[in-house]
Amino acid sequence: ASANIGVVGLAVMGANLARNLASREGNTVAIYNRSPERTNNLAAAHPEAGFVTTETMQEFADSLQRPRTAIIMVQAGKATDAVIDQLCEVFEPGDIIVDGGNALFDDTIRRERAVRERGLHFVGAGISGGEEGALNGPSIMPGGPAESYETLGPILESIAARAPEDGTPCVTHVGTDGAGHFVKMVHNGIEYADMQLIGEAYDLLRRVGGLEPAQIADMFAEWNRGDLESYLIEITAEVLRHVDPETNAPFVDIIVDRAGMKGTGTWTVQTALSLAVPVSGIGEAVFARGVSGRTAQREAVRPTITSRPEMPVVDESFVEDVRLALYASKVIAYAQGFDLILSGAEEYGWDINPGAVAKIWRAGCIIRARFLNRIADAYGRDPQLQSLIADPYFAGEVAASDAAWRRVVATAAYAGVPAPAFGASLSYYDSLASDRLPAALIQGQRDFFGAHTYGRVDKPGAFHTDWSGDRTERRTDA
Ligand code: NBP
Repeated sequence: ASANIGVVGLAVMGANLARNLASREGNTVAIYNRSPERTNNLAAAHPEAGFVTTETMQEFADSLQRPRTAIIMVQAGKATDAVIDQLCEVFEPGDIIVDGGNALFDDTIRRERAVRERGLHFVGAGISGGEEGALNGPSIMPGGPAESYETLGPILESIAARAPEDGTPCVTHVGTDGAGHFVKMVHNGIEYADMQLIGEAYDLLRRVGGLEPAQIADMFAEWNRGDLESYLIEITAEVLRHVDPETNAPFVDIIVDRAGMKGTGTWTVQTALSLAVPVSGIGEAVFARGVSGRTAQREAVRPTITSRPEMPVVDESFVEDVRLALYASKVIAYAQGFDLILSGAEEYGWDINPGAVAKIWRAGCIIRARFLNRIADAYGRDPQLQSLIADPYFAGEVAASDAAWRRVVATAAYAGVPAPAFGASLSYYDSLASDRLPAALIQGQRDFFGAHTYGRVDKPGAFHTDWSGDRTERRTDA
């Protein structure tokens, strides 16, 4: 046995991850793929990697030092289950199976239990950063037993991206069983929100602010030097600056305005709904992609609108207002995402350190951003923080954006330019900030039609009013 790590599944992600592993000092990488052509092609294309090629699962297992460690990078779903079964046949107690695919955390919880019962370790690891991340350094979110991290940790640290601020590898043991894939799912949900908010900012600058895509690209490039500095802002400037070579039109005008999705945003919202965690910014981002795809409805409704609202007149200060609205809404998206992570941790019994999660997102992944340092600092100051916006720094940042944020949401409404994520984020903020919510009235309605009872502000207990009779009140829990 000559390899210290193996990779199963050598499509684009697996091949790049295997090359990344092989390029690090001290690693010898065994590779296996269901169809052997991929294995042989990869080894032939990269002789410098010194891959140990294998054609059967038994050969693969025999080529690995103990405890054997294998990373699976196959299509999420049935293929993953099939490969886990095959590995369990040839691996021995103490060996470690890592699933680096985009698995749903429920599946990871199930698989971890099944593999553990066979005496092996199973680690579901979220890997972010796409093909390029896999090759040059992804952000890695491993779950699974803490014990397996002793073997796996140094290997993953060797290939992970490194935070620009302090060079620490973007990987940490997130928590047990499905914790890693849960955090990866929320990462993707936040990514949806981030992208939608940037999209709304662009739309407002263009349709209300009257700016051209190239001018907006300049704005984004400038914003990328401040609080908003992030990969997504950076690539937004690139996309907006690009001119279609065929038509000479701004590239953004050539793209069909229908956003695709592969499901992780939907998983995030479904999970949040089942845990009753309000992730309204992420939810609006997923719904906005849905609206964009309702082509027939859009075509049916558009001609029925006979009066378009008058476009409000804005001055140069509008650009800064939009920047502040984007920043405040982005803080809310992260506040909601971290709320979901911590609620998931409570529900599933994971000991997740939110500051450590913020730190491993600083490089290698799509939502990498300067302000993740601020999030790590906030949880460092108070690990029990109830909400990111309860932290003094973020509370101050949001308060400083408050007036601009309201002007932008109001302007969008006047102009008839949709800004669902901006609006939902502001409403969420106002809900948390309100002394009293109309939930009191809802409890009254619920008691009226369903005798669901209500609490009183002036004394403990549950109460019901006899709505159909003399409206006397009685305590129902004593
Ligand atoms: P794909 O998701 O396209 O899967 C192709 C691989 O799965 C091939 O190696 C294929 O083997 C193997 N496979 C299939 Br399909 N069915 C199999 C089975 N029953 N038994 C064994 N192997 C089977 O590859 P990918 O795009 O490289 O992604 C790999 C994983 O990484 C996925 O879970 C994906 O969600 C995740 N991921 C992807 C990205 C990204 O940017 N693409 C980012 C982050 C995570 P074959 O060659 O024999 O057909």
